[in-house]
Amino acid sequence: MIAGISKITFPMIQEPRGNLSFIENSTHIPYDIKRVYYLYDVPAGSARGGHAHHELKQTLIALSGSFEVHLDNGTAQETVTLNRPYEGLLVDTLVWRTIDNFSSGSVCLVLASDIYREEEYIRDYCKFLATVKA
Ligand code: T46
Repeated sequence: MIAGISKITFPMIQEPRGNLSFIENSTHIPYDIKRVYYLYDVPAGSARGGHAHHELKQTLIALSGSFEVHLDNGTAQETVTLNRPYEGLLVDTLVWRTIDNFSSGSVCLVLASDIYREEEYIRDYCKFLATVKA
C-alpha cells in the first residue's frame, strides 16, 4: 500500500446466529476517536471526499455494501475497494481521498481523530501538492 494508508482487521466473532465485530479505541485504532460519522443513501454515480486533511486521521469501514477509495499521497496513487465490515482503511494526514462506486444500500462508517473543523480541510489539489512538498 502507498505511504499514508494501511488496513486494519477487526476481531470477528462468527456464530451460527450471525457475526459480531468490535473496535476498541486504543487497541485497534492508533488514535483517540473523537468523532464518528457515516455516509449512507449515496445515489448511484455520486462521489464523496475530494480533499485531504492537515491533521485529521480517519478509519473508513464499509459497514454494508461496497465502495472504492481513491488515494493520493502526492507521490503515489492507489485505489482500495472496501467491502468487509471487519476491515478498516486507516488514512493518515495529507492523503487526498475520493470515494465513489457506492453499491446500493452501502454504508461508510468513519472513525475520526478530531471533531469537525472546516479550516482543517485542504480542498484545492494544487495547494495539497504544495503542502506535501513543503
Ligand atoms: C472524508 C470523507 C470520507 C459536518 O457538519 N460534520 C462532519 O463531521 C462532517 C464529516 C461533515 N459536516 C458537514 C460539512 C458539509 O456541510 O457536512 C457537509 C458535507 O461534508 P463533506 O462535503 O466534507 O462530506 P464528504 O463526504 O465529501 O467528506 C466526508 C468528510 O468530510 C471527509 O473528511 O474523508 O467524508
